[in-house]
Amino acid sequence: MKQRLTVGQAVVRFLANQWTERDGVEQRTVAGFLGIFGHGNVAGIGQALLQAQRTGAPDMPYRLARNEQAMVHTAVGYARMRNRLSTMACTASIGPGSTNMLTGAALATVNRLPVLLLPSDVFASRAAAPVLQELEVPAAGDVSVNDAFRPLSRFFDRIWRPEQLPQALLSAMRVLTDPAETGAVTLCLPQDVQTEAYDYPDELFTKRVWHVPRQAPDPLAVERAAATIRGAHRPLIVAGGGVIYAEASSALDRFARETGIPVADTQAGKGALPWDHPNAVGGIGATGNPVANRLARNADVVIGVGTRYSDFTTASRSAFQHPDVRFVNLNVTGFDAGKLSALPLVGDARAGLSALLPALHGRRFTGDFRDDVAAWQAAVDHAYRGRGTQGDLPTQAEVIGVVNEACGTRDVVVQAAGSLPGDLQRLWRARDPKQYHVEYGYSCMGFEIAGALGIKMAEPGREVYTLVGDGSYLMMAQEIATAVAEHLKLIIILVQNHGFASIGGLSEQVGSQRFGTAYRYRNPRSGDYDGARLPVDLAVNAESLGASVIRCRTIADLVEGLKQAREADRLTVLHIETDPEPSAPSAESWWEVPVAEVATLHSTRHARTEYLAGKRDQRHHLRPGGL
Ligand SMILES: Cc1ncc(C[n+]2csc(CCOP(=O)(O)OP(=O)(O)O)c2C)c(N)n1
Ligand SMILES: [Mg+2]
Repeated sequence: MKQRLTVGQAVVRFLANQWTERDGVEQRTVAGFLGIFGHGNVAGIGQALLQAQRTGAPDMPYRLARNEQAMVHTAVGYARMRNRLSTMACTASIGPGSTNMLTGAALATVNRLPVLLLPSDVFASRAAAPVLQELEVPAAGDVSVNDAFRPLSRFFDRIWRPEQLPQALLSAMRVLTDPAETGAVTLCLPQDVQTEAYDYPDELFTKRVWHVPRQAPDPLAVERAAATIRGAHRPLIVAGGGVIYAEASSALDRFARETGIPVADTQAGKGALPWDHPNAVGGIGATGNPVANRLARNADVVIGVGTRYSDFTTASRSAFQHPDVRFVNLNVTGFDAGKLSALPLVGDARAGLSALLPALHGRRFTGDFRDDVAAWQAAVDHAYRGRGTQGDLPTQAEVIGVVNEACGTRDVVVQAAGSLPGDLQRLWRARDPKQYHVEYGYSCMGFEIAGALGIKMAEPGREVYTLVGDGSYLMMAQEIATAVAEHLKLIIILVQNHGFASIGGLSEQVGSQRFGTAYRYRNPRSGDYDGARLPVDLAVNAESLGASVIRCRTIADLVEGLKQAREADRLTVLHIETDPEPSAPSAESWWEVPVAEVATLHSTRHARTEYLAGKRDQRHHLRPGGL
């Protein structure tokens, strides 16, 4: 039997029948659509979604976003919250609607998170070419702006003819549901093809379940890894996002308790173990804490579990200083497992840890780090209390402390860019594997509100707190309107410090004197932005988008405001002005940012000397990972 459907209708019907299953639990692979219509998709995917909604079949909810980049962030937030087992499809019109999704595509792929992107494309028929928003490459007739998605996508295809659709859809699903390959999956749909009909075989629309296996690593590799770990004196575990996506927290807890090995976490891995777990030593790397970084410096075997080893994690490859340090990496992706010349264990984090533990034959390590961790936690307590001086602006660390204390165990904190991710990695006390949602693979300003929306869609029962800097807010606040329209409650803490505290500090560090990082009037005399404060009121802005706004002047106001926000049933923005000066204790670490090799400015020349001193600690890690 066949069904005569348009390409748009076939896409919607097919997606409604895709399921992902792991550990016997099934969920929809694509839970719904986010979209913005234009002439490229209104008659294709748009018509198909309307028809689905009117007839109740297939069941495919649609939500209207306010910006295409933001809607990909929403899909990413959703997918991460669902441990990559479920995501959203994003439909955009041709040209700018589609290219607005490029940043989201990169973010998804960098973070290894599944999103299905359906950019509309130029007419396949070409009868009316060039159509509105067509690129026109004189030497290549088949190129469109959507080709820019190719390097950002883990699977890319363009459906020039309706009969190409079935195979492309199956390939798209395979990549979306494969934890080792997943990321942005892009199917470009030319605007005429979306509306063209074809007799699709019935089997295309039968329920299909994509099984996500818990791949166990190669037994011989497990034996070798175990031998390496047994021979270690000061091993350290680095827990990344893969631990959380694999729901391997219990396996890691057992592994750590039984071996005594300390566990440091990355931005994506925070919460893998609760902050007060006896083996937890907190954040590692450039934005980590001094205790974890000291353990890293002296470790002779580093066991990376589900980590990409970004430069923030490895302190730009200066974190591990033991002359004989070797790495054992357990990762579902071979590419990541092989990093830093590691002995690779390619497999699922839970399956891998469970296989590795018995192979250690009861080996226990007795390194004492508990006193250091306790001293560090006392420093966190101190930072949470701020300076306590009357009249001063609250510090960012105080704000984090108050939000942390307000947050219930199952609630979620969201962030992405600026000075907050570093402070959060150092100071946040995560109590649940899904509590800490900092997007730090792409560190994309603007993720905070849009991503939080997806998190709330994925887990409506959890309170979602999103911390957003004024810079990020100004880039992408419009999804407040989407949240209001969808009756989705978020608690947004708008941290106003009048510019880029993060990049201002970094600028100073590289000798660039905070150039161009403050939101102030341009001063005609100096030519710089060191004039008066701007009359910009982001609280009023948030109110105008439909949020309920609470202005907090003091930390006590914020405590009270958070209470009100929790009790409220609508989206609330808490606006607080903070001191832009750093308020968290130092990470005692390094991050490589280059400094001009020649300069007339003394500040740059001085910074160059410091930079070269930092670079002396950088290592290649070429030593083979095995014994
Ligand atoms: C989309 C995007 N553009 C630029 C950057 C570079 N960048 C990182 S942090 C930052 C400033 C963030 O300002 P704000 O949100 O106010 O946070 P603050 O630094 O004040 O904590 C910039 C420009 C980025 N990460 N993302
Ligand atoms: Mg700021």
